[in-house]
Amino acid sequence: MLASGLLLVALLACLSVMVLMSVWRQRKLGGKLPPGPTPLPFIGNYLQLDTEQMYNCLMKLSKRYGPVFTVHLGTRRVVVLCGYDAVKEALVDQAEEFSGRGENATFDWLFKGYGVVFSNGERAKQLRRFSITTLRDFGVGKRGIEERIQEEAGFLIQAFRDTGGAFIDPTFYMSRAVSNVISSIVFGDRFDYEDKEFLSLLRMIQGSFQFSATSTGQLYEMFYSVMKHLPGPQQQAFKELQGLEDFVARKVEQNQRTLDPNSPRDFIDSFLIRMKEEKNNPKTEFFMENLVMTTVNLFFAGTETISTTVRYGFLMLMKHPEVEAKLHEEIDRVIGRNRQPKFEDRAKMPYTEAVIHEIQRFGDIIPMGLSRRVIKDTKFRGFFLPKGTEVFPMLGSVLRDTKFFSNPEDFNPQHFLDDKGQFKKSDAFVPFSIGKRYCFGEGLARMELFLFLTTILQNFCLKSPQAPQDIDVSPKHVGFATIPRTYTMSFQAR
Ligand code: D3G
Repeated sequence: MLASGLLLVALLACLSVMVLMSVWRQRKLGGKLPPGPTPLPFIGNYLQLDTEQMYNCLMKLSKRYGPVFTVHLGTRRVVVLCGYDAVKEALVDQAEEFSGRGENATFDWLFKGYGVVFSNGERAKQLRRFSITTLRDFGVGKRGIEERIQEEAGFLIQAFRDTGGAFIDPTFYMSRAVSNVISSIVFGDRFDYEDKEFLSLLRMIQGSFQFSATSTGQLYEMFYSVMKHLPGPQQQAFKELQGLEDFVARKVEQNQRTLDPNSPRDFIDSFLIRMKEEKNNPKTEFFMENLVMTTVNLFFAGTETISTTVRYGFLMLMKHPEVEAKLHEEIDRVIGRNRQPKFEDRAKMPYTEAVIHEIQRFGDIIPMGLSRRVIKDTKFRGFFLPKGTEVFPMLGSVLRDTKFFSNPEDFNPQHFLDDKGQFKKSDAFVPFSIGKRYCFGEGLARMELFLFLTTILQNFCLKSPQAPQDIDVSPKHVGFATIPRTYTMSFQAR
């Protein structure tokens, strides 16, 4: 009895000392967490949030609490950054502190901290460095990948021609073409457009990406520890993510059986070779889980973000026929009809460049960014963020920052043009995020967006079954991703 009493006192004393020490450490570092609504146990700020419109709810909270505030998504404590200044001061001016990766409950279900996108620390560093180098080895940023994209654009044009001007949903036309570019790099070859397995992989990517944008997807971000065990749409998303892993794992086995260590055919081969080189290094990050998950990352991110952007782009151009007309004019004048567009042409095409930027700005495909995490105790704007705190850089709030864009809610290429019609850069153009974890596929994405869009418009006029004023360009879902509404259109040969 006495012993247990003593134990209790000792425990309480220990606990008090720990609490005091953490308070003292916070004091010493100065300040406290950014302000925010008071959370309830377990549900956090669930009552203040509408999972159908997380982005809008968080922006509304920022009106009350300021551009830097704290919110609780269930038990997750998240610091939200709104507007250019806050996002840039954190991700660029304090790049090292804000270089960690936060959670994405849906994708973490599969990745579990492996792979380049959703990892942290030395793992993220090693895999990022390897991925960038290996993409370059397979032609990214060079003529090699440009030729591959041009060839794929040719196949896509043919597929559109074959529709004979019928009204079609462009979703899987675009995703097949875009995906074939990254597939050539990671799997060493493109897929045939008729390949049933390819289409099923693209459905898995699209399905899980869309889930992350839905109300259930955002609810899952708060209550995943319970919801992962319950029936619901999340189980379908898991199946889709699992399907992607299974496919990549089979690809890896095939590569292993036929590997020539002296001549890597694709990203998977290069990784396998690196695994062999490092097999005696006990601290190596080059092992099977990281190979499979990094490959899924590249395949997924290299497919869905670009094809969703182009799909949104078509809709914007049909809504604004005068913009499409000016694109046609610039393409005809600079490139003509008799040769394929090349990336160099971009320098002479300020209007096209401005339209592509405006499509990405307006499309706002990843509105809350991929969540970050501070990797050490961090002082930021007089606040204190303890090591490990999650951070949402609200990219959408930067893309629509009124300090940079006159009418941010409008689609208007003038946002990226000066009064002489020359292309005008904007520091608030951050669809690829900024800082240490910015998208390293940016170069590839920009090349694809330019070459696919110009090649399509060189060959076709876009036609909607609706009048421009009736086209609804508001998104179908906004969550982790922004998803445009489903629509049909016709590609009319010029
Ligand atoms: C999703 C799932 C697996 N790997 C990457 C992603 C993803 C979605 C958007 C981005 O990555 C940002 N490039």
